[in-house]
Amino acid sequence: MPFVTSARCHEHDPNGEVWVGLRTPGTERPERLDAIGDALRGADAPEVEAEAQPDDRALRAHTPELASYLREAWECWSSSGLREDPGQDRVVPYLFPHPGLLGGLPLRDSASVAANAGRHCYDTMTLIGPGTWEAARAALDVAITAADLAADRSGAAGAGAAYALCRPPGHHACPDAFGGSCYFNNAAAAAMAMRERLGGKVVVIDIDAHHGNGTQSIFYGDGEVMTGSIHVDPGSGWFPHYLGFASEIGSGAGEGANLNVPLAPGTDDQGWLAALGEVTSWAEGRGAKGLVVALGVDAAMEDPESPLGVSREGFERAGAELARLGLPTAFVQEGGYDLARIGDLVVSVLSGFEG
Ligand code: SP5
Ligand code: ZN
Repeated sequence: MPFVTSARCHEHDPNGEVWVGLRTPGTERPERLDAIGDALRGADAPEVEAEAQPDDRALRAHTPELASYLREAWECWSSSGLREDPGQDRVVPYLFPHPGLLGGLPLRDSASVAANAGRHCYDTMTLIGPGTWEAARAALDVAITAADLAADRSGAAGAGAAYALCRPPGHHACPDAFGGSCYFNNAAAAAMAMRERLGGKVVVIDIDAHHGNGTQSIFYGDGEVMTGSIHVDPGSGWFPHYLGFASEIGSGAGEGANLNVPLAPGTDDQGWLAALGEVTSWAEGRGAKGLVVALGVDAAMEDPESPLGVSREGFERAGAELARLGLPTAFVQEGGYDLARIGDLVVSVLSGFEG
């Protein structure tokens, strides 16, 4: 299947992440794109350049406030002098105006650039630098182009499929907030594009090792985009900690349209594939016309960011299981941090899918 790229996705370099107050080396690095791209080229997958999308199509999962904050954050930080004094080369939040602080009073903009950095960012690990906006915006173009390709290639000959090679990842990005190395929600943008093109329900299946809390949040009250996620149990102490529990089933028109399958640390191929089977069976017969796969490969046993134990064969079988739905499918890259293996793992999922 074709894979969609944009050179601009390289431009984001978080240059580390602040965890428990310390700057540690980051794992969501530009080299991830080369590792996956090289493997896809080695497998002779055709490469397609992302098509620039208008803002109203690309940014509709998010508030205008989040979009303008991310567009301007680096420029504001640079002109504030914080790079020189105290010498912080990335946007790092300083204070989070959470509901307990405001006590019911309305949120206002702060005159401090450092304080404003906590207005939309919900953790200290998701840093903003000179190319962050360009790459995050380009990642939306890549994901939407893949969704369009998958929808447009579907017809009498069968269901089309395409893969979006994008970063930064997106599934932790919410309507008005970002974190977890994500800024904008690429898979949500793909799902909205697909719903529009196919004129019907779409299902997002998230196989990243972490719960897709942003995607869940965007579609929580929406019965037209169903969301299913298999991930390490947040109740066992894993990111995003506060979301991803089985009791979260959607609300209002979206009630019953969200499915979380949390997994114990150490879960291997057997348990992980059984959970995926639970999600695909749930999706079946619910009238979806299209599928978006939030494709993180950090559930791999060697990955430094998760305690799950999925093998290369497990990923290949996951691809085959997703193909069973027989739907136009856009794969959107999420996490996966073991540079030596992620290329092979992505190729395994896609070749499993293509049978
Ligand atoms: C897209 C994606 O996979 N995001 C994962 C974000 C989860 N990161 C949680 C990191 C928790 C702290 N890790 C300590 C390592 C310090 N470098
Ligand atoms: Zn992840």
